Amino acid sequence: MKRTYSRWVGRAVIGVFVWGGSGFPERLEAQTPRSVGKISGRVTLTGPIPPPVVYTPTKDTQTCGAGVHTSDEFLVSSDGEIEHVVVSLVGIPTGTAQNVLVPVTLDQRGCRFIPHIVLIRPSATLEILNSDGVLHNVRTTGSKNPSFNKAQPKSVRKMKHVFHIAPETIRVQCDAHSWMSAWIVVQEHPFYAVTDKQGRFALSDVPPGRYTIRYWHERLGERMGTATVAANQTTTVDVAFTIKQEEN
Ligand SMILES: [Cu+2]
Repeated sequence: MKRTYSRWVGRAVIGVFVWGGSGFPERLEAQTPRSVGKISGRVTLTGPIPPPVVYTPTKDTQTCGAGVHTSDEFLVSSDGEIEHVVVSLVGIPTGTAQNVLVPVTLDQRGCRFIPHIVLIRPSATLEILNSDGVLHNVRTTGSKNPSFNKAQPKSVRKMKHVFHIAPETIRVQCDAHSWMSAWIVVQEHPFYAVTDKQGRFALSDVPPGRYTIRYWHERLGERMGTATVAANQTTTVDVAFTIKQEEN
């Protein structure tokens, strides 16, 4: 497997806003749907846009595909829009938001993890699928939630796992196909999202208040922002990451 990384990658210059308070209402459960608002926005990259991260499968090519593939690890459009940024409200009191435990799926298809970033709540069931006719194995690297390493031959179409501790961002890899990677973001409330190909995100049903927002990308790192939400209104926030080209 050949893998090419931009020399720029990982040279993130992250600005951090200083902010002074959580702003979360004490009784979110008292909010009615009428009194909530929405936060939407777009996450972009300023400065030069790096070339994509690519990989070339060297085994199971009938399933994984031959030739050069673009990794999901660092996708930036020609307009600088960043996909796969996790956008989260920070500091919301545990147990105060609605906590519907919907099963979440992580598929292995074409020797890629789909989706690349899984959002899941503690105690919700993660269903791990193998849609390929080849052996995969799912290995997580966490610090709060116990790591696991499960082989998944083609005969095992579905495995299940539950994470109990939040918040945590957990890396997922497959040792059979070293280019396969994903992230599982465990969070105790529903106010988080992943940016799409246009760098866009939306957080719905947010009670009015002033919030800290965390933006996280696996290669660009973290930055913080704020937003003030009013009832029945959409607050727009646009955020930019910057990477600095490596000298020489
Ligand atoms: Cu695999």
